Amino acid sequence: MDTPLPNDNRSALEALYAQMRPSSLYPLWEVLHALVTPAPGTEARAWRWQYAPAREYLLRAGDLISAEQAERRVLILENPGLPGTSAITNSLYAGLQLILPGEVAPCHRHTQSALRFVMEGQGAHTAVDGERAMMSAFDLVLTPNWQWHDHGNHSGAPMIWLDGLDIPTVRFYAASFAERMGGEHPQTAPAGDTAQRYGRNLRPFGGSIAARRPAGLPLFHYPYQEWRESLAAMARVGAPDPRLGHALEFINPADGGPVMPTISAHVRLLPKGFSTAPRRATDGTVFVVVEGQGSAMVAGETIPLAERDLLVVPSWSELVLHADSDLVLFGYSDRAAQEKLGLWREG
Ligand code: GTQ
Repeated sequence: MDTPLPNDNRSALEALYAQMRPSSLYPLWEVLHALVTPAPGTEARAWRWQYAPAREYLLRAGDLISAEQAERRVLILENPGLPGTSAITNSLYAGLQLILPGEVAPCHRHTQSALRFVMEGQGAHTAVDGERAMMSAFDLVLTPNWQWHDHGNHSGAPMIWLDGLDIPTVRFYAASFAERMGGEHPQTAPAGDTAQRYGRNLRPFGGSIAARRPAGLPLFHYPYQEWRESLAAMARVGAPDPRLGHALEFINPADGGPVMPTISAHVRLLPKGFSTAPRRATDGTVFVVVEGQGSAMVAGETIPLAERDLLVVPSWSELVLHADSDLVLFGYSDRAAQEKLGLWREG
């Protein structure tokens, strides 16, 4: 932008600033260009976490503290450019949560919206308002704003999943509320009930006693088997989108919009040998490598990608993805929120 005009009154201005400071008054003209930037700028950095070492630390924590004691036994994936914030992008949080066989993470609810994307394990559950979603690797499970949730593992193996929450967004609005029930929510429906009633282009007849889920956001389990099959079918038929590959968004069937008010989630498949055309968007995005190998070039830096790696791409950073073998990614971002606010752009 323009360089500031020369000003002969510099020392008088500085004296004025010093006098105003105790009154909490400051000159806009000294900071305007940093406040209203011509393009997005963020301290957040592109970063990749390899799964194996993170998993190792998490299992060690599992030897030292129980899920009950910890309330949530989670290692936070903090963006190295946003130290002390527990944020992975400016608006979003990510963590890896471990539930060992026989453990329960006690029931609570909060105004933060959360998604869980299963990294490993089979047969542990998240209960949402008292209905269990039995989880398998790469399932997506939602625990929307203010819905009760507890987690338990009655299987014989550890389960680890990625927690994606809008903690920094809710903090920004100073709108955090939380309540603790403890233990497990009393069962309100058998596992799979919501999928039958709300997940098949059906819903309980309006006003009937069968309408048990919140009307605006009924669905909370998106099994891997289903989304992977849709991606595969899509890849058999058409050409991949040049900038995205074969990409599908998870939707809220109640309104056809993103899965939650603040968070969008999607999956994509890049066929072996495919490179995406460069793309950038204002929604910083967290990716999980579900399958395959390849690389991400983020703002010119090349980052190798292997199965179960986690990657964050900051807002407005140019991203090029390359698939060495068929590459399947899960991603979540704050696009849902930005679109509502009229802010979202891609280029
Ligand atoms: O499971 O409710 O990783 O409240 C961070 C905060 C998980 C949860 C996190 C949470 C949760």
